[in-house]
Amino acid sequence: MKMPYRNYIDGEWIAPASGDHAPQRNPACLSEITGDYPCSDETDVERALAAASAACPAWRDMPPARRAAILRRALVAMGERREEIALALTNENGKTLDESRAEIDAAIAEMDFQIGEGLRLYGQTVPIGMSGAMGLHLRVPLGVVAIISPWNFPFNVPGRKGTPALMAGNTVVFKPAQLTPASGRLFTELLADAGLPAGVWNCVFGSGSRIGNQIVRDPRVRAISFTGSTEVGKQIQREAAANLTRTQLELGGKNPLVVLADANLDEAAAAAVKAAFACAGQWCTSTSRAIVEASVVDAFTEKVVAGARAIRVGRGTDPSVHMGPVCGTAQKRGILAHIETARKEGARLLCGGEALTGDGYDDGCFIAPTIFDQVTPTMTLAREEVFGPVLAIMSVDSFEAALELANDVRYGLSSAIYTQDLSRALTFLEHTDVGLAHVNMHTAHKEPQLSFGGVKESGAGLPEAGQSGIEFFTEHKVAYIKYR
Ligand code: TAP
Repeated sequence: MKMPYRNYIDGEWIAPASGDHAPQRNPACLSEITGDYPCSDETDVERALAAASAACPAWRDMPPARRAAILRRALVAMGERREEIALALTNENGKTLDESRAEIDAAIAEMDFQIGEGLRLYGQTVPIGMSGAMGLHLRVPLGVVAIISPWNFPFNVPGRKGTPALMAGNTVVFKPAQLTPASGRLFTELLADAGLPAGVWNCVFGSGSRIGNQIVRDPRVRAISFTGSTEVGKQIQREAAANLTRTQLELGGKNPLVVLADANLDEAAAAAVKAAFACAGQWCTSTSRAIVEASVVDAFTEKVVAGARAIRVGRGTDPSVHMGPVCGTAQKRGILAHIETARKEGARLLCGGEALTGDGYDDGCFIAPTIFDQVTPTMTLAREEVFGPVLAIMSVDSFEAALELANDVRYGLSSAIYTQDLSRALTFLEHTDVGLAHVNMHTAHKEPQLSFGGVKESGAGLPEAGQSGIEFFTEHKVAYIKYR
């Protein structure tokens, strides 16, 4: 029997105080246990917070170039261990090996950019109203920060959040999602092996409602960077308010792809298929609504349904497979319930709509790529996040109606428009209520140089990545100096 995995606290891999562990199951084959992970409790969190607090003074004093050298060693090792990490990620999350490799490559690119940002933590000198004096604007670390990550990008998210946190001189308590602990463990191992001093990065496995909540409530935690559901994000915001702890919340979405009559329909349909079904629809920026001008809706729908039918679903380690399982039984149940509701509310099912059964499927969480049309604005499918391989096609009479419908949800993460009309494209960019908008690109396209986050109920606080990534993890201090 394999030894259970341990928490990483104060530079040591240690067993949880309770001695309890929970199995992680492969969503492609639930009888396969990938490892047993700690069920941590209050004692473990307290140890992690104490270690992070104790490590703060030395880490904030370390010159950024030395911090960068440690993180760059981790990046090199990440590249060298890419295949091993990809396999672990596929086995715990379900995504295909190519999708796992892409996640690791994205993590490397984002971390590389954020290491550079950490070397450019510029302040300002400001003339003031006295002679022989000046004002200074300094940027300083916050202290101990918390990172709470989801299961859909379990390797990239700690990299995207953790690199700016560390480069800015903060120490970290990190809680990975229970569904995907291996990615968090491997990420932590890379940092430890790269020579990060003890206590600077602490990884505690366990339940969000138990230890996540304790981390959020602790007054030593000066910032919380969270990615996950809108409901938990709201709860964290409420808890954090008690200590005036700053939050960065990256939450759910109901992302629209608008297709106008003049669009290149082949490209628009390919974008819909890619962004609706990649990672089994479990990107936060997945396309979940295609809002299409009526004159081209039939042609567009035909192409998208053909694309969805061509998707081969199976175990992510099989190179011929395009789409893996969804991440766990609770997700599977939730997605099937959404499909049932859509049917009951009168949407028309065009393909999929069921769990896959039979050889290779029975023990896993496989759902067929699913498309509904005749979806109306009040249906649940038009309004609520499914977070699975389900696309709703909605028909509209005009560009103005498409824009209004695109904005008519509580979410505001990502959107896209396909059109050749510059005026409409720019009008869309101006009025779409999202954090990330695209023209003639799918809803999930992103790059490390630009920030990443949502508006409305899709996010709050400064966005991640880009230049705001490190801004979130620093405090501004001003100083006045009289030197003559
Ligand atoms: P959640 O259930 O919200 O879980 C996210 C993380 O929060 C997990 O580590 C979870 O722990 C923890 N957690 C749960 N309750 C908590 C509490 N009361 N206090 C502190 N932590 C708590 O979301 P999920 O199902 O993992 O992720 C899917 C959601 O993430 C989707 O809505 C998706 O749209 C969103 N998402 C958004 C983005 C961006 S950038 N906007 C990116 C990726 C995903 P356990 O689950 O381990 O108990």
